[in-house]
Amino acid sequence: MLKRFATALVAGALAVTVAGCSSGSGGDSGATGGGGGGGDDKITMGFSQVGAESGWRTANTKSIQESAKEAGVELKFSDAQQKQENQIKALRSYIQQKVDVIAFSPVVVSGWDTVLKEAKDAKIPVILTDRAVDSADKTLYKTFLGSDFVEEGKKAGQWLVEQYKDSKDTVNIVELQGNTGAAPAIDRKKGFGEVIAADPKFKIIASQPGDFTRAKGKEVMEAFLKSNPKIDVLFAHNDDMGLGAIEAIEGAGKTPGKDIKIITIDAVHDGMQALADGKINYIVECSPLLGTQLMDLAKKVVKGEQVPERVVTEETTFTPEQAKQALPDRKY
Ligand code: GZL
Repeated sequence: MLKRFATALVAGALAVTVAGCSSGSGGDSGATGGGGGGGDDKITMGFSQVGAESGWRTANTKSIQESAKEAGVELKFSDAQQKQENQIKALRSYIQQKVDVIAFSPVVVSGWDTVLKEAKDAKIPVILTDRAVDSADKTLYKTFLGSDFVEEGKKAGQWLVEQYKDSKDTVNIVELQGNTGAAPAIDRKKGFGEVIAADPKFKIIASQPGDFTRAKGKEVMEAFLKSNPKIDVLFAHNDDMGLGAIEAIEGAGKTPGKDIKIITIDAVHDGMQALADGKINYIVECSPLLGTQLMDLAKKVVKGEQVPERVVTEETTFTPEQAKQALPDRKY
């Protein structure tokens, strides 16, 4: 701890000497960190996770916990059961504990400015991971590490447009959205809608939240099937809702992947298996493996080093054939 204190003193002096040196994208310059953390160079991270709603979330949590161990980061972890008030409570508790850095995946985009201001006043840097917030004040966090959800929605739309390029008939689409107000739900819907708007034959005849869960996906798909005699395509914002919908489609005596084409996003194991089995037709990947990059970014911001304000994760797409090839080696 003494070593860190001395380093901070020197760094602090340097910052004053060379004035204007900033600690990162838009962040407040000078010493960062709540002054807490372990007795040596080990940093302490407070992490607030959305919940355990999907296969993606489980894989993401595993990646964060394993990466913290590998990086020698002391991790304080909380699961918010998809409730924003639980995340805000967790962030406040990390501020009181004077952790060195806070990271979280905001369950929804709005309502974070007050607690993020409290973290900033406490000089604890914040990293957004997986999902974004709509705060106008970009100095409330150091960086946002995660996918481009608009791009993911566009990829889903582009596959559909290609599949039906020679058809003149109306294409009736139903959409299972993620939880209301979540960045991936807002942006995947936006990207998909922008692409299919190019051709009026594509019609979204029903669109409801399935909260990224299998159970809700099945429930909403059952309702779609009851009230819409002709459904050609399902666009589900994640694999888990698609898997729940498959149960509903089979329960209605129809064949998923044939009677109703299915496009999902994530590419977790069970989704990829359904793709390989022909029950899903196309999956856009959204990588949950953010842990290593998160720990690297955390160490940098605690040291007051510059970090990019946006780190976009690499991801691809899968057809059934590609899923068969990829499944044996997939980590999740
Ligand atoms: C995307 C992530 C989404 C996944 C869902 O980065 O926030 O939340 O697509 C998960 O499976 O529930």
